[in-house]
Amino acid sequence: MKITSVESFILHVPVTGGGIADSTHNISHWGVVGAAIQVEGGLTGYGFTGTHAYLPGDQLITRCIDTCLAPLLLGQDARDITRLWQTIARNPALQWIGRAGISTLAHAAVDVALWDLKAKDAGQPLWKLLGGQVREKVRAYNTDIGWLSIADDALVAGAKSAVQQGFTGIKVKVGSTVERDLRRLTAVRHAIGPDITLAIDGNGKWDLATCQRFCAGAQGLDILWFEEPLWYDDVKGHAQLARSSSIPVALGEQLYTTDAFAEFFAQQAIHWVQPDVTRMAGLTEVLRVCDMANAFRLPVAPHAGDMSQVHVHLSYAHAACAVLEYIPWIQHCFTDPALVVDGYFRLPQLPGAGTTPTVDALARYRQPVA
Ligand code: 0YR
Ligand code: MG
Repeated sequence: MKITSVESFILHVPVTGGGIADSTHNISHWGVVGAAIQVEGGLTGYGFTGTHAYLPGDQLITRCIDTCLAPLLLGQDARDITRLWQTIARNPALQWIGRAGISTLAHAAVDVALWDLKAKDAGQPLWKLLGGQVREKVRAYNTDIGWLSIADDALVAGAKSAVQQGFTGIKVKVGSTVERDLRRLTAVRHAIGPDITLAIDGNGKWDLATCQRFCAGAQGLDILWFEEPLWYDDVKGHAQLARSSSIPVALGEQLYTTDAFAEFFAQQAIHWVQPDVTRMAGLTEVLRVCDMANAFRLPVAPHAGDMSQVHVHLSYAHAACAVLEYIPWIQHCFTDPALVVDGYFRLPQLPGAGTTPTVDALARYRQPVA
């Protein structure tokens, strides 16, 4: 499986309702920034990272793929996934300019493309290649009803309608004011009843004192987890919050390395583990985090199911995975989309990682790589 070409691409796909906001971001499009890797014989693997569709930034990632990573891959055997991961992640020149950041996002796209190739070559969906189905169903929780930009009435209506559609879990964004967020969550909990799981996501906005005040007020709401309550890299802050509140702490969507997760594990600063193959250096690195979570007896809830596609395969095949996020913005862009039926992710069917874009998506959403 000799690699004959590596080509980058950028897609900008509109999000729900023309635009959404969480506590820290306000976006209209999702960026699918990726690589198509072809091998002798013509088989092509696809992988991508996710961005907020900031074109100059996206073009730094594609330039990294084309000029830094492609030369390390051309002529190599695509089946040597771990060796190639090491070649890129431990390349002396590359690691000097970024052990995290653009280089990792570019690496994510490439690593996933190699997994896609390996599964296609085997004629199997990735979950099969990862060792097979360890659970019958992967439960989805709906984040798309819970944006901070959604007005109170619409939030409650959306939560109810998600439950009617079969979702057994939802997530609501917080990080405006403690009073407003508690009011919204109380209304939502009342509307959905006690049996639906309710998680919240602060996207790193508040400081420790605000989080503690919020958690004291949220005691009766049966919150499944408080996600990214504090700044993403703040290990000791999350450890303090985890000790001082009974609401479990979730995080990981903004962590780039296994080392970063290891520090949160060691300091008991995390309860729910949320790695992302589009943020870390691909599935190769996320598998290490999932294994580590397993050893610490912590559940994994990978970030954004349909927005990585790969997380659906991972969640079917890895023992540590418990539940998976649903944000349907880009699912229509793939040939084997990560669909949710009656609140559960459909088992992927086609050979590969589910990352092959449709011809239509490539034509409709494509942006210039430079
Ligand atoms: C929008 N999911 C998240 C989106 C979402 C973010 O910035 O990227 O809210 O990915 O936190 O858990
Ligand atoms: Mg989040």
